[in-house]
Amino acid sequence: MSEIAAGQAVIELLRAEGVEYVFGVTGLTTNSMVTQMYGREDIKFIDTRHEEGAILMAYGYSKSTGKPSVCMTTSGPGTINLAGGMSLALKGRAPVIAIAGDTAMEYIGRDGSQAFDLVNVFKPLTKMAVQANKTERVPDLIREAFRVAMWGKQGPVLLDIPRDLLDQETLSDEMLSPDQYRTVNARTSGDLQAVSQAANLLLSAERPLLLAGGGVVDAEASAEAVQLAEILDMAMVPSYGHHDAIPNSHPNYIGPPGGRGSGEAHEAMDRADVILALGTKINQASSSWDYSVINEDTKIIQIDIDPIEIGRNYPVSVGIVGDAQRVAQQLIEEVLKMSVDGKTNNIWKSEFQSIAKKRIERLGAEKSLNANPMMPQQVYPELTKALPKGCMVTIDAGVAPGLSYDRIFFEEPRTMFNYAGQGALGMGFSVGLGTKLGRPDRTAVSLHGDGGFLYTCGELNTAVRHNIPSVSIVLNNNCMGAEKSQQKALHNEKYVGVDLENPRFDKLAEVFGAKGYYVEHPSEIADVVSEAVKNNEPSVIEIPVQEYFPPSAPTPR
Ligand SMILES: Cc1ncc(C[n+]2csc(CCOP(=O)(O)OP(=O)(O)O)c2C)c(N)n1
Ligand SMILES: [Mg+2]
Repeated sequence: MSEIAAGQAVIELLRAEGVEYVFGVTGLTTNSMVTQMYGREDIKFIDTRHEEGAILMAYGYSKSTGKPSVCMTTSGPGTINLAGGMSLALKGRAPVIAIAGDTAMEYIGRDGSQAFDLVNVFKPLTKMAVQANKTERVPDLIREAFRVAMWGKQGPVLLDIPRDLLDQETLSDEMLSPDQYRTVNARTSGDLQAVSQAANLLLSAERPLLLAGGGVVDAEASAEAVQLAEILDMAMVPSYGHHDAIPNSHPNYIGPPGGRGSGEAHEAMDRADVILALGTKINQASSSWDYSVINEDTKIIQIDIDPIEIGRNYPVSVGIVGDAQRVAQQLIEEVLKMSVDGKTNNIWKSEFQSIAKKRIERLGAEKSLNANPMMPQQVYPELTKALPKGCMVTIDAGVAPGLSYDRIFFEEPRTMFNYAGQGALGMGFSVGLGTKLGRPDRTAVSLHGDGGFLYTCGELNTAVRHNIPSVSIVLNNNCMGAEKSQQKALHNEKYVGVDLENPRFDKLAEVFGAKGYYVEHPSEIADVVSEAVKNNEPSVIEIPVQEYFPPSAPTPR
């Protein structure tokens, strides 16, 4: 490449990675990069109304596509505003690359205007945070940012570029393609001896259970996971928050674990004599990291891409480091080599299917609820009628949206998005927009409480300006329900900071130029959601619901 403006070189380096959107808010320090997207169709700047909206959209984009995403923000506070979303990208293993314009080198280290030590602010929230110190190093550092973000367990990276490295500077670069500087589609195989031990253990099991984690989604291993479950008559449970790892309508599927999940999944996990934990660290919410859900006698085979996770929270009988798809394939081959027909476990199969049936009956009984305002559980059977195939659902924190964990059925990977163990209320709206940008061919729905929706709903403006048609549903119980339930149960109903007064959310949407709907009766929900999906415009549906604080799903012990 001949010498071009350094800011343009940054944009071309992003294009080499296939980046189609850059999310951010402009600033003095990034203008030499941002303006290079002027008039371009192949790469667009999605200017948000707050940097948090930018990184949450980037997160949604990465999680819905499996591709890296990019934010571009200005020095000091502009980039510090990314911190919340960055922590989500770290916990949720999303390859989000933040390019931060910084003050010029000569103002760094002497309390310059808008100057902060961004590298150290972001070190604990990223896989790598680094500052460029020379114009010529910028191309290599951009490649390093993608390499680190995409390698192994994926995660966010911060690249800080002091503005004087780019302003009025030029660069030439050989413009490598990603496969020349990082592994593309790396599939790490498991150790053969460990695979063989695992296959033996699975074949000797009487009550095997597959616990399918986020690694199954990331490695696109759902088909292999299901095949393994079928040839071994394994019960299937997703790890908490990764319900889209396996098809929820499959006859071996039990339900999701966790406090907001199903007691039936816990019962099956307790009964299992061998758990195949595929692509999962066995997150805290799935099992509490004690023996209340997983039986102390249960043998665990754990497969994860990240060696640090093996045996971290439970002793394992076999630990395998590797890609979930690749190791699942190895296991299938090995099992079938040892036993041509796999293993039939008829007694267990009928036991776990009757456990699964109890869940369906329990949820079915909710259909007789009839309250005004409606109970939040009444929303879900109606909502699910209207969700098109392959619909992406982003679930915000909060008790009413959280009821969806046990009540929405996911059939395809990359259709469920949540706060991923990071736990931030308010992530849902912007993440939902990002999923829609990532997969415009699919419907994107986000579920919120009234508390969570107001966090980043200023991005309704971004949705309208950039025509991002997501459907947001606000379950309004006029309170911070999840916390009110705690104050009720544990603090003698001394309610502080939990009762809310809200605007009408449908009207708020209309003020922004989006579509607003207000639904008071369950029988209207499916039609209104279908209409909103069909209209293909940013829309907000407010549903007033009762305060309802469900108990945690029961555990066997
Ligand atoms: C960033 C952040 N702040 C605070 C909390 C604590 N918190 C969790 S849920 C919740 C209330 C949610 O209220 P709402 O969105 O209305 O949903 P509801 O529980 O009422 O259904 C709060 C304050 C959090 N998880 N994250
Ligand atoms: Mg609420």
